[in-house]
Amino acid sequence: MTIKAESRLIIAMDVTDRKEALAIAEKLGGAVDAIKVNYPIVLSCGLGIIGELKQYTNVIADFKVADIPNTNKLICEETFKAGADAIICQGFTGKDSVQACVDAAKQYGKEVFVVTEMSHPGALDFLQGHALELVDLARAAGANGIIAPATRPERLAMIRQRAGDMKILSPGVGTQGGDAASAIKAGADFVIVGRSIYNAPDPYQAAKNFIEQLRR
Ligand code: 3DU
Repeated sequence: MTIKAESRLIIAMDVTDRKEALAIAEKLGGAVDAIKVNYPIVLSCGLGIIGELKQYTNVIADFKVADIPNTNKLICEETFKAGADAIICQGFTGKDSVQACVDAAKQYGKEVFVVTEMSHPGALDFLQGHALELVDLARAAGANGIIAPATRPERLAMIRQRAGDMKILSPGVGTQGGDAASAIKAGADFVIVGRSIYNAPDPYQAAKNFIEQLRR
């Protein structure tokens, strides 16, 4: 199953309390296209949290898989068996490692997104200089899409040009300084928002505000 762009909003569920995560998912799951889990929630709640969140919407496992092909394959298989609809891997490990993720995803009917340029300042140290090559690598490996920064809309636009019809998921909106509408205008299909939703006094209202911005 592929994750469709409807609200265009993906929640980064980086809370570490299971009850809090499930309460947010119950309230917001119907309004967002996916919930993204990362190590903080899986390390605190266990891999089973993926299946629990899946009752409410699609789940993307942001494990930034970055190992040799065989290990990548094993990580992807366990993640898909746990119910994730998609997994995020790093591209800097090279084509064979990304290919292992794509092959595993195809076997399970799931999706793979490859990190290109990250959204934080440290991405300028190494990743930015190779971002377009990482886009090419993702495409050559048959990945479904890529991750590109909402914090640098001009870079996002450049990456969109290179990415063709691959989906772009864009983190860095809100707390990191990126703007949701600008990211979509620059070519993102989805924006990923964490702290600006789950740390808001009213997460439901905060998510609604993002969805409203994205609709315009
Ligand atoms: O900054 P936020 O709280 O909105 O969270 C962003 C999420 O997206 C978080 O899980 C982080 O690990 C992930 N992410 C980035 O922020 C930037 C990237 O380039 C890739 C993933």
